[in-house]
Amino acid sequence: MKRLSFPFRTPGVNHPATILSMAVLALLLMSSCKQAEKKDPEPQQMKVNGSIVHPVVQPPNLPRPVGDRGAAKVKVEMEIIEKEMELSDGVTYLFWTFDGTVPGSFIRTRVGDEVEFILKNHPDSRLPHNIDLHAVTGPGGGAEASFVAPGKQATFSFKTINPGLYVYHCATAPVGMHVANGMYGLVLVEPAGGLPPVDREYYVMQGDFYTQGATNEKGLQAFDVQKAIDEEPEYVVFNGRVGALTGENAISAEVGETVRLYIGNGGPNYVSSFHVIGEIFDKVYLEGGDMVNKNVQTTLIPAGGAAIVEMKVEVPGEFVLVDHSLFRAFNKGALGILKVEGEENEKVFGGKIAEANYNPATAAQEIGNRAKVDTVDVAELTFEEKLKHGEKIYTQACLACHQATGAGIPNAFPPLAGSDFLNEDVKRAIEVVKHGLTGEIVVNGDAYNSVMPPQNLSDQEIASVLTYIYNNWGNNKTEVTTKMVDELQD
Ligand code: HEC
Ligand SMILES: [Cu+2]
Repeated sequence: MKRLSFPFRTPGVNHPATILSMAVLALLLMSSCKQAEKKDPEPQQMKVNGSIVHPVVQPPNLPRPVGDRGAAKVKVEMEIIEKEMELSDGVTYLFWTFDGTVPGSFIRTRVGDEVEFILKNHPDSRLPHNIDLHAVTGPGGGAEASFVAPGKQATFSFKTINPGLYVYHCATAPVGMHVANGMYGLVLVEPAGGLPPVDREYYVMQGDFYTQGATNEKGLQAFDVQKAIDEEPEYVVFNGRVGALTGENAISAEVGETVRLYIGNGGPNYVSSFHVIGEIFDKVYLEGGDMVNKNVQTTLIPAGGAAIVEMKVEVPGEFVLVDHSLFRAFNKGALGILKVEGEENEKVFGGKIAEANYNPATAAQEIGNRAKVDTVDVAELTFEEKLKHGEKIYTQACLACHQATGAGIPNAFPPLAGSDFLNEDVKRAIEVVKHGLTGEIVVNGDAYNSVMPPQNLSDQEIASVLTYIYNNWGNNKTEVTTKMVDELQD
C-alpha cells in the first residue's frame, strides 16, 4: 500500500478533478489489492502441507479445534462394529456402529484438507456396510468407493471444499435400516482460520429406534421394520441410548463459560425441535452452514442434518436438552442434561421470591353460594339420573387427568378404575373431590405425590360424579348422596 500512496504526494497534481479521480482510483486499487491479499485460493486449489492422523474420540466428546492450521493431508481410519449395547435400562439392541459408538466418532477437518478415508468392517460383522459423508462432493458421498464386506477394508480420498457441519451415515441397502441401527455421525469442516474459540464443546446426535417390544420392555429387542415404515419409534434418544446424557453422563460447564454443541440428527425418520430448557442459544449456525442466527429458543434439525448452537451459561443449574416434541422427550428418551456449576447470579435469575395462596373472593363466594343452593333446594336425583349426570361431570372435570377409562397416567395421575384408595373409604374420596389432595398417597401399590386441585363442584355434582365412578370400572358400587357430601365439613 505504501508504494501506491507515493505518487499522490508529488507536486503538480493539484487540479481538483485530477485529485478526485486519482483518489477514486486509489480507493479502487486499495480495495482490490486488499481482496487479493486476503483471499485464500479456491478450496480445490488449496495446497496441503504435512499429514495428520485423525484421532478417535468418543461422543459426547470430540477432537480439539483445528484452529489456524493450514490445509493438510488427514488420514481417518474408522471401524465398523456390530454389537449389542443397552438402549435403555435392561433393554438391549444389536447396534451397527462406526467405531463402536452411536453416534460414530466425530471427524474434524478444515476446508482444503485432503482426507484419506480407510473404512474397515470387523470380521465378526454379519453384513457389508459403507459410508456416505455429506461433506463429500462425489458420487454417493463416498458410498460406492467405501463399500466393504465383513473382514475387508476400503480406502478412498476426497477434498473438503465446503465448510460446515455434516452428517455421515451408512448407505448400504436397506439404507433406512442401517441408519435406524445407529450408523451415523458428524463430520465438521472448519473454515480457514477455524471457528471462534469457546470454552466447551460437545457432540450430540438424536436418533429414533424401532424395537419389536414396546418402550421399556426388557431384554434384547429386535428391529421392527413395520414400526420404522409407520414412523412410530419406541425410543427417540440422544447419543444412542436413554440416559446417554443424564445422571453421571450429563455434560457440564461452569458459570460464565460459552458452550458450543454440535447437534446432529441421524433420524432415520424424525425431525428434531432441539431446545435447551432454561437457556437461549446466543448463536445458531443454521443447518450447520455459514448463516448465523442469534437469540434462538428452538432450532429445527432435519433428519440427515445438523446445527451448531452456542450459549453462554450465566447461572448454575441443570439445563435440559430436549426434542421439544415433548412426548419424545419425556416418554421416549430424548432428554439430556447440561449441568452448570458456579455462583448464583441473582441479576439474571432471582429464583422463587415468594409463595402465597391465590383465592379470588368472587369465585369463592360463588362456589359457596352454589353449594348452599344445591343442598337446600335441590331434590336428590335417582340413581339412574346420578349416573347420567355424573358421567357428564366426569367428562368435564376429571377426564383430562384421570382419563376416559379411569386408568389414570402412570407416575402422574392415579387410577380411579379398581382403585383400592377409592373403594376403601368413601368419606375420604368425598373429601378429595371437595377439597383437593396433596402429598403422597399409594393407589394399588403405586405411590403418587402430586397435586389434585379442589374441584369447585356443588354437593350434588360431587354425589353424582362419585356415584358414576363407584358404579363403573370394577369399583364397589357405592351410591353417594348429597347428604353424605353435605355432612362432611367444608
Ligand atoms: C388436574 C388433574 C386432576 C383433575 C382434573 C382431577 N384429579 Fe383427581 N387426582 C389428581 C391427582 C394428581 C391425584 C393424586 C394427588 C396426590 O398425589 O396427592 C388425584 C387423586 C384422586 C383421588 C384419590 C386417588 C385414587 O386414585 O383413588 C380421587 C378419588 C380423585 N382424584 C377423584 C377425582 C375426581 C372425581 C375428579 C373430577 C371431579 C378429579 N379427581 C379431577 C389429579 C386430578
Ligand atoms: Cu451399514
